[in-house]
Amino acid sequence: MNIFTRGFRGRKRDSSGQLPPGQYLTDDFPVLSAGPTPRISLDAWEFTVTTEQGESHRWSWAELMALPAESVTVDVHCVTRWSKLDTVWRGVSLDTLLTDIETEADFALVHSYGGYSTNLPLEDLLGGKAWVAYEYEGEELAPEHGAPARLLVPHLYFWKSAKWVRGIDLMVQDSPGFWEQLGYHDYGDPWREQRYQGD
Ligand SMILES: Nc1nc2c(c(=O)[nH]1)N[C@H]1C(S)=C(S)[C@@H](COP(=O)(O)O)O[C@H]1N2
Ligand SMILES: [Mo]
Repeated sequence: MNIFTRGFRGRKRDSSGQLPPGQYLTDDFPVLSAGPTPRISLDAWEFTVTTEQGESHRWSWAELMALPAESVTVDVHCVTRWSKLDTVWRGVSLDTLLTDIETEADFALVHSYGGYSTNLPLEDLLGGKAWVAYEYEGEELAPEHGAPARLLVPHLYFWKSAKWVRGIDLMVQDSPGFWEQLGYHDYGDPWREQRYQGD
């Protein structure tokens, strides 16, 4: 256990240095995918944000690469109970992507290549809490971990961090994604152990 040497680094971990309730530490990087790994060429890749008014904003891979990137070190927590501390990612903040988009929406439904989806409040994508990530530990993302790019929303259970992300629908009303339709929690805060609906 490295709990005592990792120190206290703000809101990413609670002040006792503990893991969220019911989680154990892993040093592996497990692959959790509900289906096969889709392969998306960078030429064909697009990221699309569609507002509740039906207005679409699109970025090609080159356009994503031209945006300012951030490196972040965060803990991730899977609902199957593994947590991984101090993972290092590089990507574009959702604040950057959404900055010029006019919307009254309160909710987001994130879509992946391959058909996966997940929902969350729009405010959980803003305020330096979420990224479209394309590097992990200094290397481009591996296909099974979401290449070419995945959502990274580390303050919620890791199923919200959609791999192979292709876009986000901004919505006035909440609409459940893939796991949420199957009984997983709408919000999924690991510190409140919101694994399933009703938790
Ligand atoms: N597109 C897509 N994204 C996904 C998933 C998935 O099945 N498909 N699984 C989710 C779950 S349950 C977890 S724990 C993480 C796993 O990411 P990893 O395979 O990189 O560890 O991705 C999330 N994002
Ligand atoms: Mo997961």
